[in-house]
Amino acid sequence: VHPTAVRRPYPIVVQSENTSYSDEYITSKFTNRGADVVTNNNGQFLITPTSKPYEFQTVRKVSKTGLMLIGMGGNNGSTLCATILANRHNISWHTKSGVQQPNYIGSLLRASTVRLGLDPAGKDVHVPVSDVLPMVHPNDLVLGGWDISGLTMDQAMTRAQVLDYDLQRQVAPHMAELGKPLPSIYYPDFIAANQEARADNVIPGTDKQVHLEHIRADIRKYKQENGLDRVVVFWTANTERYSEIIPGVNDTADNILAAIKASHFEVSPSTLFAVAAILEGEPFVNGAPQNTFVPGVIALAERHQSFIGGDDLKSGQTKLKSVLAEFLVNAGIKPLSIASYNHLGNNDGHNLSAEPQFKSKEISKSSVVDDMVAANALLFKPAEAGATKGTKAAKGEHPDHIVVIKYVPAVGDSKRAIDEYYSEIFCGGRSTINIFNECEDSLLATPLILDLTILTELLTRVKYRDASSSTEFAPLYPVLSLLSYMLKAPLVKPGTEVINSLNRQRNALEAFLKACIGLESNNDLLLETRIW
Ligand code: NAI
Ligand code: DG6
Repeated sequence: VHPTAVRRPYPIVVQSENTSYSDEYITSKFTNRGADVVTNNNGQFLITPTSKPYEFQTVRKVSKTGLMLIGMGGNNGSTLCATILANRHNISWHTKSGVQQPNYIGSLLRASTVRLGLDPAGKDVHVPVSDVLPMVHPNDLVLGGWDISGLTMDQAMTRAQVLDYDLQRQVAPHMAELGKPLPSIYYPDFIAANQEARADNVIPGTDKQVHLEHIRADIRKYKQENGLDRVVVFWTANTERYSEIIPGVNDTADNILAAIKASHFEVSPSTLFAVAAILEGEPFVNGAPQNTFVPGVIALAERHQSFIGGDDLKSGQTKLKSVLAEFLVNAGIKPLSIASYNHLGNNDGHNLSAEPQFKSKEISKSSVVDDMVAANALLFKPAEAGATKGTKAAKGEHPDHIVVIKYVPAVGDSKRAIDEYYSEIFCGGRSTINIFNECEDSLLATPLILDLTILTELLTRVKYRDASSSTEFAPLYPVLSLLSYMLKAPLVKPGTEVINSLNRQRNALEAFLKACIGLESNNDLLLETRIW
């Protein structure tokens, strides 16, 4: 068994007054430290360090978790099911370069590590991230879901043309046992017209309230039939066009529910699925870029304290961009333009070849450098208060940034991504960095779907309280921004800042997991190595 797929008993004991263990919970004390900054009339920053004590309580028993994929029969959906089954049944297969074992490479949780501290010899000790708190093992996820295409899962895997033939051949009988995805909601206006031929497995009718009830019943039935504690509902279906935000229709919780009752045109299938999950009290994650989470859906999630996360898996080009742009800006180098092209030949690429669906993807791929640019006023002139709306001065300085996606059927799932970073360096010099990346898109996306699902389940088991008062433990805020590392356009609590930097996203996640066991976050100061 590959090390990333190894099942380990929970291996961590923190010996500290900040951490306590019972059969049911891990409870930790944590001080949230920060600083409040105000600027006085002389332009000086007046900084007040802050600290606030909290307690975290994590249920130790992992939930028996179902993963219901919307778009189960697509490239991501079928690849995810087949690779979990390959891991679960320990199927190895022959490739032209030898025997390949299944693994979970690409999963932050299962294939990357965190530093715990130093051993007696002064050496760093690392453990897999999945060891920090009890988490669901991916092999244990109960797989199911919906697709507008009625191919059985073994046929869907064949259609996807992602996995090696010898793996497909061996895993096919297990995939066949998953049968055919449940029929789904199909509103042709939301995805590209070129998808119509695929839609042979749809819930009949046009009444959106009936569709909502249908999906809710599917979730309940699935949960009950499989004896599940938790179902994560995950959109990995085609990218939809953006829904228009219409006051009185999708702007509040009550309005979105009324709009569904009235079968309003602007309620998309993905929004219906999100509402169904919220009303069932099950988490919903959006792996695609469209604005499923219209304001009314976020308000509904708040009302029901039901967890949501999104948007759009950050798998390749954008992930690298959220590292490289930050590297340049933090190195004091000024990116003048970022030009990103990609071409791919899978069904996702086909759907994105239609303008409204491309638009959704363009938006999520384009926002990724905004916070890094905004953090460095030495390089990028900030927006001028009072400047005429729509002018450069009002928007603030920003690198030119373009995103192009082309559908090239011949390359199939093997996406090509080409990026040029053109920057200003010392005293008027110029630097051009070119990147060419080629890889199977679905093999990048699948581990992210696993990480998002497993983290989401974990976050439903964590509660917190303000330790300075005697309040009860409460669940986290419903928008799970801790999932940001895996997402191109992270959904955050309204009114709070979006963090795109991959490093900051990972640090936040690591700090949170450690806080839940009473450990301080990474301290790269390593003072002991710098003093006598
Ligand atoms: P795909 O086109 O192979 O699969 C999508 C599946 O969704 C299809 O089987 C289709 O029949 C189904 N579908 C469409 N509308 C549906 C509905 N209303 N209900 C149920 N099923 C429906 O696409 P792929 O490659 O699996 O990607 C899935 C999504 O993930 C796309 O939106 C894509 O943009 C997004 N994504 C993919 C990434 C990757 O690296 N592969 C990364 C980031 C996002
Ligand atoms: C082409 O851009 C197709 C898309 O679905 C991407 O493959 C996907 O959004 C991943 O994007 P990125 O930028 O993270 O590689």
